[in-house]
Amino acid sequence: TQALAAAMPFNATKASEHGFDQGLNPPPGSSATPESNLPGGSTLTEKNASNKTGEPPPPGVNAGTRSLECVRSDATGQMLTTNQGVRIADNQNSLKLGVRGPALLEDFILREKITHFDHERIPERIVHARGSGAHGYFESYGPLSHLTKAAPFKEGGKITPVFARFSTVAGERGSKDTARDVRGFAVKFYTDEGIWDLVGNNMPVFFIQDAMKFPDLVHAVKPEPHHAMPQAASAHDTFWDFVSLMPESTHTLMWLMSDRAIPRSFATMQGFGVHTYKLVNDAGEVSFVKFHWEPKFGTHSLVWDEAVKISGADPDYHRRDLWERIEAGAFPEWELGFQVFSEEEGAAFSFDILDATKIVPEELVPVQKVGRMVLNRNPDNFFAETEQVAFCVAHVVPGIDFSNDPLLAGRIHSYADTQISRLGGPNFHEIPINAPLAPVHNNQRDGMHRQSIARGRVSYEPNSLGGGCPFQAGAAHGFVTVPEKLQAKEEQAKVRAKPEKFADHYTQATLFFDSQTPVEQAHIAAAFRFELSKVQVPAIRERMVSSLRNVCEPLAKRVAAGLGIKTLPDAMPKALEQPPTPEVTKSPTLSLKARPGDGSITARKVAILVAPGIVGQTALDVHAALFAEGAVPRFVGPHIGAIETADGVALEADASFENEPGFLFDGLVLPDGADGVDELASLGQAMDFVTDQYRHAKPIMVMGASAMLLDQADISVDLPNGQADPGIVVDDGTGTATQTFVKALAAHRHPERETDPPVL
Ligand code: HDD
Repeated sequence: TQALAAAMPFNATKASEHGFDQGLNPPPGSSATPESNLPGGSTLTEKNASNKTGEPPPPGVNAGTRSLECVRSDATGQMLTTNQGVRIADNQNSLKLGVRGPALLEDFILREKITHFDHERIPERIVHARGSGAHGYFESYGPLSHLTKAAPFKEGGKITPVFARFSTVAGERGSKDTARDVRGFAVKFYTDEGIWDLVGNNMPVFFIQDAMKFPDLVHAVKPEPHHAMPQAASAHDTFWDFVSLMPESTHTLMWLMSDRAIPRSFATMQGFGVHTYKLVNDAGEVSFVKFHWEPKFGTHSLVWDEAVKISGADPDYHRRDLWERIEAGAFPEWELGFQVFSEEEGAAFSFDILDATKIVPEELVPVQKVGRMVLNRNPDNFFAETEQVAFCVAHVVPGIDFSNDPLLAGRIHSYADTQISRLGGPNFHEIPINAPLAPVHNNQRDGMHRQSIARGRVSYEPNSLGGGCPFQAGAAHGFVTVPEKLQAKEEQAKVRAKPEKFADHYTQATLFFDSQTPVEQAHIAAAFRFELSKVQVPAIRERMVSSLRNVCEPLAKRVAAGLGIKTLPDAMPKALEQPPTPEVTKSPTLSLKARPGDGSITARKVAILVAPGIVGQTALDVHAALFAEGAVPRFVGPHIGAIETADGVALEADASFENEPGFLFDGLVLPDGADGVDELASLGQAMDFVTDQYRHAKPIMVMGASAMLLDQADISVDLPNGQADPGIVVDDGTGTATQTFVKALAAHRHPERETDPPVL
């Protein structure tokens, strides 16, 4: 840089204007220099994690939070001040003329406090308003230079800080977590070469093909405008009116009606970039890519009855789960996968790769794992970090580029635009959570809430007064849009139209349905039945059934029967009568069964029921064994606090039947001890606990005297077909029961027993 400085014709008395001379910088210690602005790049150490968790952080993570360091404030041991730093003597009383007299306009302390309070809310996100985020890092498995020059993939073991935010789409900021909805899956990579935002969902397809329809879709699904109902729900007339008139949404509707729409937790969801993107390597060679996030702990879902109950007992269910996993050190983790194909391969597929309503089946193009993301630090302040984080599809770095997907094109515009009203102006990139680690130098100036102090008189380019700085990086360093061959002349006309294969609205909807297990199919049918039964206009219900006839006749019949439609309406006319023959007609990887995860029970919540008179020691032993496996066992009793046990062992209930009901847990252990079990049997809440666990197909372990609780709840240890229910583990005293129960927990759910919803 010294040599560069010498060569530059800038004003010699102002060398520091360009940062080459440290002369005008404040002496060390006289003002805090944000560490992130120091030259020399990052050393990737994390300082604050230990303050929060008491644990030393793993080495090499979370450099992204360093730039937040200079704006973190901590009031420990500090006096109260105004925003101007003036110490406040009395924070209880406004200034009055005498103790009973009128308040005075002069009270600048009161006025500052109330004025700030009056403005402390910002508009919520137009969609995805309800969400939760966390910091972490992405680690690349190996150099991917043959595919992309993008900074995070430059070498094996390379760490890039990230901030991820998960969300529902339709509900408002304070709405419940367990709504049936798509989940947002947005990841901000603070790469060495600028911010890359991968703004995806937990479903790989979208409702519409063109951004032109996005406002219509959102208006249809949001609460109806006249009475502002229903909140965080698609089960109403305007949504189904719109989608039944938009057959391109059918494939995504199948996903939305599937178990994917009611995830067990953010940590157990897949994520998808949805669109086809481009990867570009140093030689300028281009490949097409679909991005996939695969959760380490498997893809798991709730059942509908459970989701409905949870939304009442704990509307923050997913937010709490993410927070607690991270605080406990059971860090959520995903592998990033690429499906890579060439332009020629893409052109030959039976579907159009620019159509966001289509997947590329994994059987056609396998997913290669390229790295992992670990979320290991909760935000310090929800508003400053999670609420103010601004994701933008247009944020890409050299090595990643856009395809011509028309939905993507609209998104490239929408995200930066929406932040201008949500975050109050064009400088939202300076809010610490949004600021890149890479240096920012350009001639953009001023605007609301500008933070940076640009030195010098030059804010234009070309210039000579500033030595030509900042200067263009050129193709070797800067972002270069991939040059694209012009289409054949007849295709070059300006048109408002779609390519032909976009018109195949049903083939992949059928592929998805046919690839599900019978239980998953039953859930889809039940979800359609429920949602459409909430629709008041019969014609809309019928239109939807007529569309489903194009997906799968038995499904249409099942839904129709559930809605009391005796005669099936005619199938909806298809836009494309003879779609190309699909490459695959079954894709087993689309079923949750194919996504069990690592087989561990990390972070699974298990209730061990307790009541006065149970055997304490065996309950403690199970607790210890489950804890050792990484689960979160909790003693749940008629009240919190000390529970008197039959063997005199000291035991404290962590939760009560009313503050943490059964459906909040992944598994249930019923204790030994006749008196305690009698007590449990006499309590309606305890019996509801048992019934819900069984009904929701969760594992149950039964010790000694508790067998009578199953009898009382009319629960059989056998399945209807006579085989033993693998989800019910009876402790036979041989010492193997806990391990069998751990396996049953790892399977997450035992749908073999499920009769809810009844099969029609
Ligand atoms: Fe979007 C937010 C994902 C289509 C316009 N979108 C938003 C978020 C996610 C997605 C995860 C929340 C980000 C966060 O946590 O802050 N959106 C998607 C996906 C889509 C999609 C996967 C289809 C493939 N979106 C889409 C279209 C448009 C938008 C077609 C407009 C043309 N989306 C927005 C937005 C939001 C947004 C209005 C609201 C808040 C925000 O951007 O920051 O600009």
